[in-house]
Amino acid sequence: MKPVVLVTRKLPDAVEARLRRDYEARLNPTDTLYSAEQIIERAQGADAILPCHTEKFTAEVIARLPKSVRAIANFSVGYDHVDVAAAKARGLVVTNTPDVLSDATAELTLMLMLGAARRASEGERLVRTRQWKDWSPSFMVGTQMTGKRLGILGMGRVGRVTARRARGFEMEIHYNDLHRLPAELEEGAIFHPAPEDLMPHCDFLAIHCVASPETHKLVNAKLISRLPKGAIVVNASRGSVVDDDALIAALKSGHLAAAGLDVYNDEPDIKPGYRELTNAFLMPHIGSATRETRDAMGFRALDNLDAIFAGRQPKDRVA
Ligand code: 8YV
Repeated sequence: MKPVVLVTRKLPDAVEARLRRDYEARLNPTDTLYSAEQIIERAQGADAILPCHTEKFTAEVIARLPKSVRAIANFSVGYDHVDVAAAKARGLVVTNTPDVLSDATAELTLMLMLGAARRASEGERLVRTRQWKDWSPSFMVGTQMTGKRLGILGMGRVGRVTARRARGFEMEIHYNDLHRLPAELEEGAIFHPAPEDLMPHCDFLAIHCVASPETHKLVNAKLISRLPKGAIVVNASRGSVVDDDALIAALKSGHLAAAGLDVYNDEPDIKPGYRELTNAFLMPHIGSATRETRDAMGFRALDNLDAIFAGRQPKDRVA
């Protein structure tokens, strides 16, 4: 008997083909966003669930999952949508998909930096709406990235790839993390022991830390005030790390030149203030959205499930 796996969203074809081959897969061909009630109902008799970050596994939802469910194999590196303590208490195995999305997310981060610095939203809108009438030396002047200082808040897998790509722009890399990294991972980046210490060294700030109670609204008015005037902030991690009101205020006042954002609090119902800012370059949470990476994420989630059902330790166990 093949294990039964509830898959909450429509996954890439190759991933679904492997799911069908190895599991009794309950797929979601219409890609309907399930409510908690629907997940609980559809999980009846399932051995595992393969969700995305769009499904929230709160302590209450976990308590109501059918007893048959042994594992939650996430199709995501972030797992802040799962109450890990509740999962552990209930004996559920939880896995994520690290590494395979670092390149795609770092690429998107560079795009956010360039898009914010070179006013990509404004420029695109001008061309599309036929408002581009003229050229002058002062037209659409932005900030240059080459040779500037990049501060990375959270020097994990994605942060380190971003640093490597940014070195192609001759950027000087500064970072903060809980601990200083060994030299081979630091690759010459300059460590700052606290986020406050990092800020004055950032012409660009790239947020790459995980969402946790410790990082909730870490980038607040006080921290932003320590950035040099004209700095650019980009975020491809989680919206919860940023205090939206503080960021919007700094973008309005001109303390920050621009921001590039891929993630937000309360996606997709983001703070309306962002939409009105011409100096915000806004993307809809597409950090890992490349064909290559989405396949790799699915296969990685399946590798984890295969290990669980073969009685082995899954590579990416987080609970
Ligand atoms: C995914 C992400 O698109 O992996 C993550 O943590 O934020 C994104 O890359 C999403 O989470 C898929 O579930």
